[in-house]
Amino acid sequence: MSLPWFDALHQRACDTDRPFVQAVEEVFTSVAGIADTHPEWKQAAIFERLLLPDRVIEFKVEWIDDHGQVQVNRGYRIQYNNSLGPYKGGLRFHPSVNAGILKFLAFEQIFKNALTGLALGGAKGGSDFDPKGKSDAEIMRFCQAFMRALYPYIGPMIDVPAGDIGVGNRELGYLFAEYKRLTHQYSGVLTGKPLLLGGSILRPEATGYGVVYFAQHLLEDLFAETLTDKVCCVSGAGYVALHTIEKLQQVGALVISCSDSQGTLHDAQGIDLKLVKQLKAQAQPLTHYLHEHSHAQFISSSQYPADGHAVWRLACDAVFPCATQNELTLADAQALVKNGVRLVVEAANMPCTPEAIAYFLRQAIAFAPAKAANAGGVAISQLEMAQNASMIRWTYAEIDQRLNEIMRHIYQQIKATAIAYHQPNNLVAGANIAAFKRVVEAMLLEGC
Ligand code: NDP
Ligand code: 2IT
Repeated sequence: MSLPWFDALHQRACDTDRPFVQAVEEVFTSVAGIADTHPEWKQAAIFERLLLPDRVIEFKVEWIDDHGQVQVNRGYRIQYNNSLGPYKGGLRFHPSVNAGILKFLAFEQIFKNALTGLALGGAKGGSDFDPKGKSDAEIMRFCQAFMRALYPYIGPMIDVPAGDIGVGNRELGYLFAEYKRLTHQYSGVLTGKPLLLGGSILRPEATGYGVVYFAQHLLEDLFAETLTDKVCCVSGAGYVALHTIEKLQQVGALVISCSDSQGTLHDAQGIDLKLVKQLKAQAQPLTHYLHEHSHAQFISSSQYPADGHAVWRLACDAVFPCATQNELTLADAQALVKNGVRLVVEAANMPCTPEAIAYFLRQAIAFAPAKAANAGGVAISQLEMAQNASMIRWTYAEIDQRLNEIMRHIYQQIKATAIAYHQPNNLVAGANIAAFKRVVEAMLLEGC
């Protein structure tokens, strides 16, 4: 791309900024072709302004482990853009977290949130804290210390964090309670909270269920087909993966895989979800699955092909990457296409490399980009904010129906945009253009 700031972005980028550059490049490449028809974007320096977050908050988290030893971690909150609503986005606790990873996630979140049609800005935060192997008391003390550093910067109408990798119901309960102690406010300052602390029905399931609803709308529209009897591969074994599998099984698909950082579980007869949930809840390894299902296979990550992941080398109709960024490479994409895949639905954030996406699009594989397909989680977060603000609780049926409608709306919106901009089969372009235009329209209304 020949826009002047683009080279500068590449030159400035250090290694930790690579995922951020990748995310920016995808969005800006999609809209570069229409920039000439919008001279007001240049006048308002839209691209340059979107290259920088509104603010990056970095803080120290000091906490005491079970041996009385003081531990120190880095904490962050990146408030990227609040033109469409309060800053909104999850918190990730994982040793790989740094400002570059969170900047990419916050940037993606702006556009994902825009696609929901709800009043949500974009943010992300987290810490390099590793929850693995920590006791419940250690997790609690870490969450309390994290919130002590973060609380001055957030609020129900300012910035509303939620979960992401390593942050679920339990962590959000501890974070919420500490915010309440510090501020004396019982408010909707976080979403994904436990139900009894003001959480919404269906929030834990929302991302995974939304992913499947999105896939259903796409399949029905493009091929007049359903997911029933489709053979599906899923990666990951966390919140998003397990609820994606759950909904896929409910609609009659055959899910033959899941995975974690240790390896891939392959069960050609269909993943026993109850057992996987049980193993994960008890922090048992996925290899224990074979104790009950000896016909299944576990491929350790040390045996993965050098250019990709074992989970993407299985023959299937559809894949749902649900673990982490860049987990599906070009070689994986080539293997999937060779094995007959027809549908790729991104459930994690930015799980496919740019080369893999380009290959899928060239091969005319139906490809659902993350910022559209996984927006169900943040959409139900917004419904949690609305329920907290009004002190009213909606039923399972009401929320499930809204989730399905939001996913249908997102699909129709990005499909219509792809067609309007003469790339009818490119939902990546459709999502990026539709989201970008909405965010920029709000920025222009705000002036500078
Ligand atoms: P969880 O922490 O619940 O699960 C993450 C899963 O991915 C685990 O199985 C984990 O394995 C695996 N994983 C994480 N990092 C790696 C890695 N570097 N290599 C291999 N496997 C890895 O997180 P979520 O399910 O919440 O999030 C999964 C993805 O979905 C992320 O990309 C997240 O940003 C995205 N997402 C999450 C939403 C939410 O509301 N939670 C909403 C929208 C998107 P192990 O346990 O062994 O580390
Ligand atoms: O990536 C995401 O959309 C999330 N982690 C959820 C964000 C939210 O605020 O619910």
